[in-house]
Amino acid sequence: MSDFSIAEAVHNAFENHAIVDIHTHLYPASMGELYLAGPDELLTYHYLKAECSRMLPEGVAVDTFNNMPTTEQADMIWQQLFVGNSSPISEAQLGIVTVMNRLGLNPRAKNLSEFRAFHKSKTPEEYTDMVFENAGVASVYMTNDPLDATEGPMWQQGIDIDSRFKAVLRLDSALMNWPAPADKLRAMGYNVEDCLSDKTFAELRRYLTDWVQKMDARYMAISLPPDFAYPSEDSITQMMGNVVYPTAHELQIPSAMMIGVTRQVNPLLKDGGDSLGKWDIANLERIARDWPDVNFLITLLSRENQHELCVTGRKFPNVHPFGCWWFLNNPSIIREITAERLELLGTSFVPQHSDARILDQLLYKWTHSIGVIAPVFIDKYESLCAAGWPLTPADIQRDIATMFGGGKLLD
Ligand code: HDL
Ligand code: ZN
Repeated sequence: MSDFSIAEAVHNAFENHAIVDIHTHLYPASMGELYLAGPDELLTYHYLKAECSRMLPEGVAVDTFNNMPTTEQADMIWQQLFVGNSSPISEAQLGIVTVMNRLGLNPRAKNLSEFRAFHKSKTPEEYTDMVFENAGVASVYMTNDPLDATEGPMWQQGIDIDSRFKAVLRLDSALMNWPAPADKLRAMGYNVEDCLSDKTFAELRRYLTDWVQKMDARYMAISLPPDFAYPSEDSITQMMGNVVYPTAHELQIPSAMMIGVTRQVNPLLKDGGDSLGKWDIANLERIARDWPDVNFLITLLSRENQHELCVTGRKFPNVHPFGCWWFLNNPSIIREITAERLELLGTSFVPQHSDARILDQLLYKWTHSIGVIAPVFIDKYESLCAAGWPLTPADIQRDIATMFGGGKLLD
């Protein structure tokens, strides 16, 4: 047994450590319309839009609701999912309640006027400082896309980025559904061809290299469908093998693959219309084997892939599982995934990322995650002591700081 309270030491370790959040869709206030915060953005998060699409008022069609102006949509979501006649018990609904409580607001308010007034009372910079401080977050990794019509010009013109926001080069728009991206890339000066030629691959490697350097991107990321196969003649596989992995190797930065998303199974729900599928993890074995000097940050969307991802991590030291992504970011599943990862991988993984899109979400996504992750760590440390290891609070502080500080690959 330990001569100190393990539970207290674990809670202190989280209290004393400011989190590095390695995957989000957050942007600093300097990025203008990309910076999203406050009640209207929070309530119209696509998770809540999907849930409200199931509980619409009589006579309101799903596509009518999903095409509403943001403020009107936020008011309807507030009425249907919060004021209405059922408890806000889903994870996304609970999240809003947590945010409002942490901001000192009344979650049983009849409308959003108090929250809107509170949000308006602070500048974006003040709101950012308050949320980071209250959430215990040190820094967040963004999702950056040079081909995005709004974001691309910001980088071209030069922009000041708050040092708490780290860049990540996101590749979906440049590499998926080839040759759809070709015109945009040519307009940026990359002489790609519509066919998958060596010239196209070389120009795309130049695009990746240029933009990793321009953004000081810490890794490259792409989301891939459950039928992504390697090797294969599919264009996306050709892109990964001839462009992404060689560039990751040359620049010595991780290649993050987020696999299992089936985009737009219901387009009526717009950004809430995506779903998931199980991936054949034998593809990862072949990728990791072919590219032993590339570090792969991997997060998979299907619960059924999680145990085998841990086993694949045991086989390949360059496979780095991270986070409980999207439909897995729910307490019951976070608990299960974290336990099996500790049992199979020890501390060599990154337990969680928030995937936050709206700044205020940091206030609940981390509170809820740590609320289920901490007891898993407590249980494992108690087993360690029971096995006879003379554990100290400093050991626990070190482990938490490493695993929630970006892991071995990121800082
Ligand atoms: O592709 C991704 O990075 C996903 O996280 C999507 O953005 C998804 O819509 C999401 O927000 N999941 O939480
Ligand atoms: Zn994401």
